[in-house]
Amino acid sequence: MERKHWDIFCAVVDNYGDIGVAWRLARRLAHDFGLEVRLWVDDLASFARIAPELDPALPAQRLADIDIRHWPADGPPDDTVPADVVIEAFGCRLPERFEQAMAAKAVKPVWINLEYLSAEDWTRGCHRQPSPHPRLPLTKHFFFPGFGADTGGLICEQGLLDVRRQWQDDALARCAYWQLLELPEPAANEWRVSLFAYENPAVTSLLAAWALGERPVTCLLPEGKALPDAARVFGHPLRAGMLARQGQLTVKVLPMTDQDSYDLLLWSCDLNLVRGEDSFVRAQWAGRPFLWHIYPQDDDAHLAKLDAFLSQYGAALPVGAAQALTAASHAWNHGADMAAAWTELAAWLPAWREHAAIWPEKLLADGDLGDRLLHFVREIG
Ligand code: TRH
Repeated sequence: MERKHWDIFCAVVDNYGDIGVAWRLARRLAHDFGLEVRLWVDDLASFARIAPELDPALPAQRLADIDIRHWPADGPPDDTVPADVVIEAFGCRLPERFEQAMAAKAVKPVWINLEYLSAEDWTRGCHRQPSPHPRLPLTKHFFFPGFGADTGGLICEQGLLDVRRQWQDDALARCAYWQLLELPEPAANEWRVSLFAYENPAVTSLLAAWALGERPVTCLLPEGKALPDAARVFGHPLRAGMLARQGQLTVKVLPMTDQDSYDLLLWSCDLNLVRGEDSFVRAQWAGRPFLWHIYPQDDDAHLAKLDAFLSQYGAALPVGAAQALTAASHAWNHGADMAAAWTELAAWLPAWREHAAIWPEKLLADGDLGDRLLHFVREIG
């Protein structure tokens, strides 16, 4: 059976990662596979921060060929017919009435819980596992994004890496891009970096180290949680549009843009500091070195996740580079002083950059998350 209609449900827990991933997935499924996608989101105001054309006041609208619906607290309207495939993003609970409507369909929807991304081994054992509904004739399946052939993979649009490479080879386009941001072309020995992080005292120490360093560093800083820590280096508050200078360091504060423009920023920088889940994946598609500020969890559960990723990512790096990357990532995520860790790591930049350029091809050798999801849906129903 051709399952052409898909529902995606997204509850925004905080920040932009939940909706960021759901929006990427919706666009991947609609644009590259020609599916009819209906995306249910409980918080349209957060969604509008990464998709500025969206009108948060509308209960239903069409954007980029996707049917976007506000998901109200009392659930979708009673006459809503569930699609052929229903995805709940990150374990958000579907409304009871909607589950009943799914169970009432002659051909039951394929029901998938798209989980958070983790490189930890246990996720491989849980990927694709069924979970029968306690009362209704429905089975939910767990789908775990990940980094190996035996995981759900990572979302990547058709041809994205080619478009990214063309951009990185196109000096004129980049020149126009810097002009748009009101910045000069980078100097020969300059590092251009982007910085998207949570509150983190390590931001202050890294920027301070760059200010005192030997090379000029220009840091593009999207407005948000890292601003107060960055501002400490300058002794005055920062806001979008501002340019601040200290020693070798220039910081340009950017307004938040849509996801495609954020991709351009990542593609244009020599180093990207990213966070959460979606920007972390997009930094990998940028093919450039990056440091990850992982989303902090209770009981430090995120630290095992961080190390699981670092051990996979670092396996093909020279041992010294992998050790320096691990040390810097630990310092970054513990809010520790970054000066020494950065100096160690910077010495490995050429090897790191080479590795970052080939890493995406490895990840996509068995298809992206969209390919694997479609394959799975066809397989089970
Ligand atoms: O915003 P995040 O920290 O999101 C999350 C959430 O906190 C979530 O609850 C948590 O579970 C998850 O992380 C792990 O980071 P993330 O995932 O990188 O999402 C940010 C999104 O914002 C991403 O889709 C990129 C987008 N973005 C823009 O579109 N424009 C911008 O200017 C910037 C800076 C980001």
